[in-house]
Amino acid sequence: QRIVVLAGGIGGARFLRGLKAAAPEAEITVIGNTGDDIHLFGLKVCPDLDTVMYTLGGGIHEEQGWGRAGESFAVKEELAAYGVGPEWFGLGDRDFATHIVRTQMLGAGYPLSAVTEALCARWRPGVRLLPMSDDRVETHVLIDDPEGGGARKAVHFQEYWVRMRAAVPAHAIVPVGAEQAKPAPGVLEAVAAADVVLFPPSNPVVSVGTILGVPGVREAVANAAAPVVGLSPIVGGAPVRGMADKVLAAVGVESTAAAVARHYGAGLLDGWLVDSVDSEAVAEVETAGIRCRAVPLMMTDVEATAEMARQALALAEEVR
Ligand code: GDP
Ligand code: FO1
Ligand code: CA
Repeated sequence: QRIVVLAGGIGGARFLRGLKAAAPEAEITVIGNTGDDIHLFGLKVCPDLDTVMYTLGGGIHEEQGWGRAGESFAVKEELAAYGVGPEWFGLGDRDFATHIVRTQMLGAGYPLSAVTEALCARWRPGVRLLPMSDDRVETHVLIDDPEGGGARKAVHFQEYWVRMRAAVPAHAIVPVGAEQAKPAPGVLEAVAAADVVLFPPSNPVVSVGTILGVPGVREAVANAAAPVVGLSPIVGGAPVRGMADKVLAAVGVESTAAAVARHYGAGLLDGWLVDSVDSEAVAEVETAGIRCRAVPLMMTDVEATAEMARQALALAEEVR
């Protein structure tokens, strides 16, 4: 069975761990979001790719959900002593090594997809991890200019998310470079050859939305022979974790499981899972032409997450 998953960081990575347990024989291709990527400390940072790689490869800081377990911050402190920041982005010593390898390989001319494959040769995540594109795409967020004057200003997604903690209103989400980007080698082929396409409970705007925004990807998913099934990251009217409600508001979507399904739309989704607490959303989603079931969607441990994956695969069979 060939399963393709469009994944962001923590939500995507944790779901994938359950999917691997639920479908150990499946050939899983992950199309990873690279819109979060940023150049910092002279290095290319790919948070969502690394979160998937470390989570599935056993190197993740479990409680935090990103970065390495057993991390220290000597390099960052030394850089700070030179006045080199940003101080708000915590790149740890172990993580620095990953970034040095990545940046070195990119500098030597390897595309990000080849670099990701090389990094995964160490971590063995048990899935094929493809960046959505080898081209640079960086999500920016339009906010009110802190200088005032009623002007607006675009800041990098990491600055909005990590430095500002999404605490200021977002007026628009702009994936800079997306229009010119091409899907990475293998991305469209994987979608076309898939038996099932899954949207994990990742951020619908800045994770799955950014991947779908690479020219050709949305069309490939919409036209895929395989059923497309998603799982809601919104439970009981709020994100389970993080600030997805802020970026949903920026694109005019309510933070409910049903509104997210309608945002993807029946042109894309064949099936949608909402959490048991949102069972009243089922009728609304089905009215929109998307088959819907209410099941437990809290990824408390690998077994609970594996059961979510089984439910998603069962729904895919139902709509096939
Ligand atoms: P990020 O890139 O690290 O932000 O991670 P993703 O985009 O892959 O996923 C983020 C989303 O995961 C958030 O909007 C959360 O609401 C969602 N999420 C995290 N844990 C859970 C969970 O246990 N259940 C569900 N349904 N969603 C979750
Ligand atoms: N998130 C934070 O909230 N603070 C950090 O200092 C931070 C550092 C960091 C370093 C490497 C990495 O791969 C991820 C990191 N993240 C950090 C997570 C992160 O960038 C965001 O949560 C995601 O981009 C949103 O998906
Ligand atoms: Ca992300």
